Amino acid sequence: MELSQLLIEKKDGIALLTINSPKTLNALNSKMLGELECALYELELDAEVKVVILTGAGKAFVAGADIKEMAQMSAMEGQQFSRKGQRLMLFIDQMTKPVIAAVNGYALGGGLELALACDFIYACVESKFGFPEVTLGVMPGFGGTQNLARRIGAAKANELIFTGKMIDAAKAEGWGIVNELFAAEELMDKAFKTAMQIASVASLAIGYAKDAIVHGLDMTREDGFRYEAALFGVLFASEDQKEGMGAFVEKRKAVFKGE
Ligand code: DAK
Repeated sequence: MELSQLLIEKKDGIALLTINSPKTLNALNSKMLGELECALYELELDAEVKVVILTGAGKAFVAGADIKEMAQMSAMEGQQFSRKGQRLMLFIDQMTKPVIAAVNGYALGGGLELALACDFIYACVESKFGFPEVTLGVMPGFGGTQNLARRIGAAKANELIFTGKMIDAAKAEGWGIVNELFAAEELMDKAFKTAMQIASVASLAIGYAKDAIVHGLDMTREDGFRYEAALFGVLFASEDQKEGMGAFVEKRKAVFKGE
């Protein structure tokens, strides 16, 4: 698939995926949703890539789903659009590789849903967050009600979703939407630094830990513990476990192969 609305750069095990439609503030149209799914699928299969950073070109991360495209949709097209978006958000959960959202500006509606689908969010101090869907006669439909309430609790999620208002980056950090804020010129450096740290350790263990966290959230605590123990046990069949623990005992730096 030709990627006309995305840029992909790979360096040192990190893939930078930039949504590149700045004239429309990177609003998510159907083609872009398809391109994102396709690009992430390829990055998941790419053994050289350990971590993905997702960002937007220009002054927005993503200013929402494309309202102009949605305004013309039939019910069937709306359903297909919804399925495409939800598949994308769920695929990020299923990826073994961490996906960091580097929010460089507006993250609204479907854009905030995309950021929330990522494993964590770094943002610049000028960024803005919100769910304006109710001002358009709809509600979040790409997993936003579920992911936001899980991340920050129902009360704060209710306030953001029911009012449709935007909040600034400081409030988003205080509410726990964003892990950390940075000056705009520092955001990508900081995201890369964290990505490099993640890329330097055992990728297999990270993939299993992500699996336990994502799927454990939908389980009872006891089932989650059981699932965690099963995955923990499987890691003892890996070369990386032997290498990691062996290197500690031998007082040398571990070299992980992801096997
Ligand atoms: N869709 C389409 N175009 C958009 C857009 C969007 N979401 N956001 C911005 N643009 C376009 C503008 O129309 C404008 O295009 P031109 O007029 O130049 O052709 C260009 O980007 C620049 O925007 P502005 O001129 O408005 O820029 P400002 O700096 O003045 O304002 C803004 C920035 C972010 C405050 C403003 O653009 C704005 O309010 N944008 C809309 C934000 C919004 O309401 N986002 C939520 C969209 S609704 C579903 C699943 C998911 C969803 C729905 C259904 N199903 C399950 C079916 C999700 C819904 C949403 O995300």
